[in-house]
Amino acid sequence: MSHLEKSDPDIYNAIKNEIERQNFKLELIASENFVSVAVLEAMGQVMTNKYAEGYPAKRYYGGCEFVDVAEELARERAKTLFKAEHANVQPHSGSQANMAAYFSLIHFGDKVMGMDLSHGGHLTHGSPVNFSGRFFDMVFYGVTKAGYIDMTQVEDIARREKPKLIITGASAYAREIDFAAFRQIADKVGAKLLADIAHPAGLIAAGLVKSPLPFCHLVTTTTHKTLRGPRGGMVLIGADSENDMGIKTPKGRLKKYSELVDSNVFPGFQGGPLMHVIAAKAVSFNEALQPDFIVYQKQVIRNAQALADSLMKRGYHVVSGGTDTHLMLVDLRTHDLTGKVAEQALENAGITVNKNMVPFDDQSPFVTSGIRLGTPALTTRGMKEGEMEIIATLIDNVLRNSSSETTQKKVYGQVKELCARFPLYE
Ligand code: DSN
Repeated sequence: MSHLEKSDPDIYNAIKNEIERQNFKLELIASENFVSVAVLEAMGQVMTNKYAEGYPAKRYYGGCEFVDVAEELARERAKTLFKAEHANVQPHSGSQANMAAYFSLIHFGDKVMGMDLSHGGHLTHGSPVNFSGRFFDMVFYGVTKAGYIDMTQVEDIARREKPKLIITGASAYAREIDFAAFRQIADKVGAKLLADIAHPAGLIAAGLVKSPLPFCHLVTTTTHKTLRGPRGGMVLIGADSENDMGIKTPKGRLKKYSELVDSNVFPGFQGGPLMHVIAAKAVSFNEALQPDFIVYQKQVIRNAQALADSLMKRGYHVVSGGTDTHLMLVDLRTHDLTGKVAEQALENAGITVNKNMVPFDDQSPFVTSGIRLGTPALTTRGMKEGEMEIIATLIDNVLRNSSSETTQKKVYGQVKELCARFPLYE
């Protein structure tokens, strides 16, 4: 970064400090990961200079022959990875992928059913502070006391409310989702079904968690969580959905789902695509197509299960009693702690997590009663079950002494030693 160091020392130093932070803290935020240097290189390259509104071979600007190569490769690799019939790789984020997807299936003001945010859902699945909650008439389902999605409730609410769209997918749910059961319910009430797989996308690509593509009209995802690509979004369409008759436009023409999605992403909601990010998406999808990606994802799940087991052995309440995926939700009410206090105490000790609402929470979203932990980032560093056991001990030590600065300092020392054994960006 020699040019940056000279031209903008403030930003140079902020980036250097961020590299140091990522290297010497334990990253347990379930939605984060560490991309490869190849992905970083593609993102930091000259494709950022190019305007390319439109799609490959159908652009509104000249000079797109090389960015077309990048986008075509990203689309084809995404299709292979997820066994999809169509992929739109232009959404700048998961939120924009969802926005484009919703408006491909329903209209402003329609009734939509999503998972309650406090039960593990996502802001863009209908929260009143998000476009989704403001543009649509939302109803919500949640989990049972045991922490599993309550399919009886899903069916009851769907029959009663007759939503036009059902959203499945979550940001703090540790169990596999039964997409086939959701589709049966959607068909019974005449609703479209959308899965947001932002969290488990990498596990699905590796074939370790069932794919929603055969069951959903549209599937959205981010590319930077378990999938380990650059920050961004994507919309995927399975063969059954794409070969279906499509949807009638207000002018009465039947449009295929791919046409609807593509025109909603651009020009519907976005302008020029981020071609440097799309190039980096292509690089990460190619990485995900290699056999060692499956080995990585298997370890992500093993590590999450080892961490959940170690915490439960130490008396912590892990919602639903474990995990099938890369994340877990720890309900701290048994330890008389809030998520807010726990997040800060752990951060002081070099362990980065996020506070999170737990099902049937009595605290506000700013305080919460839980923390969410995930293993994708630590697994990328090469950590395994043995390290998860050590990390559970460190977390337990900090949470049992949450106001002790001495404990936090001591644990931070141990965290740095552990991180040094698993170097990241050198
Ligand atoms: N904010 C992301 C997460 O942490 O799950 C989802 O968008």
